[in-house]
Amino acid sequence: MHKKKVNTLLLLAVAILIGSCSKKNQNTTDVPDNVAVIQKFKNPFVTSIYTADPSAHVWADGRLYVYASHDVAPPQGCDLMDKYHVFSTNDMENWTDHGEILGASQVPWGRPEGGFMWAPDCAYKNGTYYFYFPHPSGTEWDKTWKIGIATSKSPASGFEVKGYIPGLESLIDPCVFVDDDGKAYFYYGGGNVCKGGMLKDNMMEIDGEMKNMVGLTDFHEASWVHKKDGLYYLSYADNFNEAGKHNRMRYATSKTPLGPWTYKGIYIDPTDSFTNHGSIVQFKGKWYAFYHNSSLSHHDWLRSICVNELVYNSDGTIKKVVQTSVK
Ligand code: FUB
Repeated sequence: MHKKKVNTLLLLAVAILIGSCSKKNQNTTDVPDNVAVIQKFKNPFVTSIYTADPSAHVWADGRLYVYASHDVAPPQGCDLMDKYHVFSTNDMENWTDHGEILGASQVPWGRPEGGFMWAPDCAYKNGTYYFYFPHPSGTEWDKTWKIGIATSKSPASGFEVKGYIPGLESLIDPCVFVDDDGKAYFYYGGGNVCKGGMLKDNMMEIDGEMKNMVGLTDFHEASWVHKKDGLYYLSYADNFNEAGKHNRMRYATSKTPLGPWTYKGIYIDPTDSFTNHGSIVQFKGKWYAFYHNSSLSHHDWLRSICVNELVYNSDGTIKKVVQTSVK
C-alpha cells in the first residue's frame, strides 16, 4: 500500500516536470538565444493592395507613418510600379490607408511611359514634409534616374512635385536622415554603390559633394540611416542569391553620419521574395524593422510590407529579426 502511494507520487512528480518543460518550450519557442523574442505581428500588415519598400517615420502627431511603393498585377518586374501610398498607425495593430499620395502621371519631368516609381522616403523640416522618390526622366529608364521631390504641409496628402535633386548620378533608393541638430543627410545607391552627402537647408539640393559610403560589405541597394544612443546605423539590402534565397538586410555603424562605416552583420534573413528593402524606427519605446515579402502573392514582384520588432544587444548590435506571419 505504502509502495503504491510512493509510485503514484513519483508518477505525479514526473508528469508535473514534463508539463513544466513543455510549457517552457512553448514560451521560448525554438528561437535561438541570439535572436529577438518578439511580439508575433500578423504579416503582411497591408493586404488590400501589393506594397513594397516601406519607409517608416514617426511624426509630431505621434503616429507612425509608412511610405510604400506599389506593385502592379500582372507584374512586369518592377517596371509598372505606378504610385505611392501612405499607411499610419497609433498602436502597430490598426492601420489607416491614407490612399495614393503621388502617381507617375503627376511627375512633369518623368519618363513619358510612366512606371518605375521605386522605393521612396519622406523627411520633415520646419513645417514641411519632403517626399523623395526615384523615377527615370527618360525612356532609357536605367540611365536616367532622378531623385524627385514632392512637398506638402501634411504627412499623408497634398504632395506636389517640386522638381528633383540636381547634379546627382543615375541611382535609386533615396533615404533622408535628419539629425538631432537639424542637419539633413541624403543617401542613395544601387548596384554596389552607396553614396551620402549633406542637404542644404532647402532640403532640395546637396551641400557640397556626395561621397562613397566606405566600410559596407556587399551593398546592393535600399540604404536607410537611423541613430540610436549617439551611434549612426546604415542598413541596406545585400546581393545574396543562393538556392532560391535572395537579398538579406545588413547593417553597419559609425560615430558620424557619413561614415566611415564599420560592418556589423545581417539583421534580416532572406524572405520568400527576390528583393528586400527595409527601414528601422523607434515608436512608443520599442524599435521596429519594416521590410517586404511575397507571402501574399507567392510572386517575386507582387510584394507586401511587413513589420517585426527589432531588438538591440547591450553593445548596440542588432539581434536577428524574427519574421512572423500570424498573431
Ligand atoms: O521596388 C523597386 C525596387 O526594388 C526598389 O527601389 C529596390 O529597393 C527594390 O526593393
